[in-house]
Amino acid sequence: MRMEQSTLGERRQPAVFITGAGGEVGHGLITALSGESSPDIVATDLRDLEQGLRELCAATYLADVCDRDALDRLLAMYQVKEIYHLAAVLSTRAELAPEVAHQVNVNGTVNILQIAAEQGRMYGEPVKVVFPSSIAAYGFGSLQEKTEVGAVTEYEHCKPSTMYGCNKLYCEHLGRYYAHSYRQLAKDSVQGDDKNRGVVDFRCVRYPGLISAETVPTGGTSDFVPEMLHAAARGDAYTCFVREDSRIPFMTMPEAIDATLQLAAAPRKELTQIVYNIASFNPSAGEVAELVKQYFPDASITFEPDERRQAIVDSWPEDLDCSAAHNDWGFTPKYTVEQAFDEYLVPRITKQYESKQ
Ligand code: AKB
Repeated sequence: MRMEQSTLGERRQPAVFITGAGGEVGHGLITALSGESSPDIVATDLRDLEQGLRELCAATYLADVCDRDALDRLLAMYQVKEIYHLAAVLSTRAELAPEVAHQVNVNGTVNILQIAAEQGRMYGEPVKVVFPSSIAAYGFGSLQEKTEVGAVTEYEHCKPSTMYGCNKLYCEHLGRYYAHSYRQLAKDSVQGDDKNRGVVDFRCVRYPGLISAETVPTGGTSDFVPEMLHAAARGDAYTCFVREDSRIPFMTMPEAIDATLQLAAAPRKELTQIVYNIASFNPSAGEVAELVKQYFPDASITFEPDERRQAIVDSWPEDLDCSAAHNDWGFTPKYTVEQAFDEYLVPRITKQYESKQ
């Protein structure tokens, strides 16, 4: 492995650092990154990564993003070039333990931003921090308002009603501060043009609901679509916790990974924003159920809304305006929802469950 020289003459191994690497996004990201000529992957999570992912990484560690000392010790061996900070407590789970969610989602992110700032100062170039935010950063006061507004840009209706959404929105602003204004009154603050005075190259995508053929989500409120599809593929009955008319934006996991890497690779001077919406389609839960039954005719799908989880979904937008991502770094959805089922989801999910029988 190549070694890099720090300004202190110390030689460290260049690395791409991934937190929360064992989750759904981490699974897809490690697979995609390992096929590229990027620096070696250093992956952390609270639990061991599955063997197949570990083999794609230069090193894997058990680490808590809230434990700053542990992260410092771990990263002392590396020159971190990029950080994909995926560790998070998602919306449903966060409502069961909001203070724990705040610790992980906010204090963990502060730790990562500070480490990135220190590494950037040590090596004389800002570390790229790629941060997944969420449609949970939005909040509508009523279903009528949500329906009337339709597609939203990044800066409209950002009044989240969940701890997770509050956390993600705050961390977007924190990232902007570290990217543009960090310690702006200090005598030794980084000198740079007004836009890039900061110490971190922070970039953020707002993920919609994500649907993977390889993994099933846990702890999210958008999970009803992947849960419905995976249950049908397993031959299990599924009771959906939202109404049939519930509508929020989604995309497939491969599209989300590709878009994330596309943003990471974009020249910083091309980026006019810190936060970007991405999404591919926005079917209702009932429309998804009809699609599922086209491919799994024996699927048993019923709807029994959980009014509190329903209220969260009703507070999220029904569609996203992704024009900034398209204009700045060329984001374009790959699938319609029908194509996603036909070309990716059903073939891969069927193969996966057939191999387990
Ligand atoms: C969740 O449901 O909490 C996540 C999200 C929409 O960010 N999948």
